[in-house]
Amino acid sequence: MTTGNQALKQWVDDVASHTRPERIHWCDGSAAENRALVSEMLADGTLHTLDQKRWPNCYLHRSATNDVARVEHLTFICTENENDAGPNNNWMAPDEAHRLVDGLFAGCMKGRTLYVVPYCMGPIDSAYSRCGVEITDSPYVVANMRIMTRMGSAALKRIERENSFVKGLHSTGELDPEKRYIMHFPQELSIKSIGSGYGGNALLGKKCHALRIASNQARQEGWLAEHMLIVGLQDPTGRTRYIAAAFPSACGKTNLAMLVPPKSLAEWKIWTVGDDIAWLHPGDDGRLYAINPESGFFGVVPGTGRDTNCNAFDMIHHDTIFTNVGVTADNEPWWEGRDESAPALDWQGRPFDASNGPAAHPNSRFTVSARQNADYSPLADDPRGVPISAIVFGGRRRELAPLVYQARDWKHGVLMGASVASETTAAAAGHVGVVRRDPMAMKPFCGYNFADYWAHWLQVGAKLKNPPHMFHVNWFRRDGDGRFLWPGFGDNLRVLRWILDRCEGTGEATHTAIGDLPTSDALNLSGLDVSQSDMDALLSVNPAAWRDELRSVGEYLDSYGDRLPPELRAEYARITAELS
Ligand code: GTP
Ligand code: SPV
Ligand code: MN
Repeated sequence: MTTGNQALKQWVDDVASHTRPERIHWCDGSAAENRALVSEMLADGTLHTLDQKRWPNCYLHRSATNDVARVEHLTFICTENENDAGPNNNWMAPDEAHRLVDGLFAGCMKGRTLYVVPYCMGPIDSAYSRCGVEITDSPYVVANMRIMTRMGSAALKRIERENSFVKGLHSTGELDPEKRYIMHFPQELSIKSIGSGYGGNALLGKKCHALRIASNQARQEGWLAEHMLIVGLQDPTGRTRYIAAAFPSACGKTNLAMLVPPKSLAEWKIWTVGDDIAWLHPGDDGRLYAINPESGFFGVVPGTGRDTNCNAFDMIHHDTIFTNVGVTADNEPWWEGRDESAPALDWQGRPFDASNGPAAHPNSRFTVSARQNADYSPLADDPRGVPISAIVFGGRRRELAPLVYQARDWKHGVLMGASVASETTAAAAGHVGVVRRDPMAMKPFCGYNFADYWAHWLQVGAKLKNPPHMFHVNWFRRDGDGRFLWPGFGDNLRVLRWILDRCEGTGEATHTAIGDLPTSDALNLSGLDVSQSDMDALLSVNPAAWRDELRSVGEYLDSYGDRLPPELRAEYARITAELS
């Protein structure tokens, strides 16, 4: 297989003559191709087989021990003007970045296969979808891209028809952190990534294309590319409304997107549209419509249990690639939170020893087709997307942020999103548990200056006759002993229900300076074992602590200087005044 598209053919030829692969393979995305790839990976140790009786078509991949998460310090936005990347990004001049990585790519595929991976982000027949081609020398990346994107012949046809695609060049290189870079060239619609085989560093359709490059395209074209789940909530009358929610990495998107209702809300039904990325477009009716550009889930494994999320738990029992989990004596995958059996080997393949840390790496992941989710929305493939009633921002904060509060309008919502702070997680290399600003959960993913991004959000909102209502949630409040105050998971539906009520103008609320909170009896808490004092803590605003928080938000916004949209500054002034 090859292509009649001259630009694509030329690019593949150029890359091949620079990287010197032994062979070139054009991926068609077929089951036969995947079977052949899996056998090769089993033969060379890239994949390990798991008990095929109980875990059919499930495999384990162990990545290099120094290559287990995204690397934000090695991720760059390469624009001519440094200010266009903004203080939120690492920046390098395009010429310098090309020179640096091209040196590392020279001859890097010697003795290896170069795979050409055409893919489509979004339903193949949607006007909102965008295509890309990833060149990679990693068969593990190919197998993951086949699950996570619409990969293969149909995507290639669309690319040939449109004659436009994002170019993503990837090599695992030497897996040396000193020679690892994830470079983005928004003006050229291209990505170059070398030195990592892991997740967001290597599956270029995901964070690199669908967020960092796409956020630039979205800004030019009047839409939004966001780190958001999309979920449909069907109430007992049979009516389904859709919510999009932005939480930072490893802060609960996958779990909320496939939530299992608690017994007292058993007449509700949840439909997953997406668990990580949303592309949002203003529709002709003045509403905002969302598509999920992905077709699979690359989800956090630890914590996935029968009790917390039986939906996800069942979904990953067949046709799943596990990365960096432990293994039981019976050759089953094992992770903290699986609640049955015990680990024999840890994620590095060593005999399990609790003094070495957890058996599964905290950022161990499953890769699984979205179709394996029993609650996958029939509208997930709809080229028009789904209309969004509410946008929810959230963070992981042991203190301060209440369980839920509502913004009074879009402008306030944009400030609420811009002010999100969250404890860092194992999804990125570096310290875990440190609170940092993560506006709209996009700190690692916005491909341009946040000040311009907030201005763009304000512009999109101004165009919407029926904008989504906006909220902030926090499932992660703790007491002094580190115990979570809120049960989370399925019980989060109790909060979503109030959110939907508020979208209809019902649902009781108390006004505070930071936004509207549910009154103590507005949340359905039947069958829930949470003490009154915990509920009081979850639904209160401490003015002194919030004055400190707003001071810190103010300093953060000031770091964007004159580029900060005046409307955001005005909104900030309004809230600060009300709080003082
Ligand atoms: P990325 O894929 O990194 O973008 O993460 P995500 O936002 O999809 O996070 P995910 O749903 O995978 O959750 C991450 C971790 O948080 C897992 O260990 C979950 O078990 C845990 N978690 C999710 N929801 C809740 C919740 O409501 N309460 C508590 N306490 N933990 C949760
Ligand atoms: C995240 O870190 O937000 C993820 C995992 O969803 S990765 O694909 O590695 O970015
Ligand atoms: Mn994510």
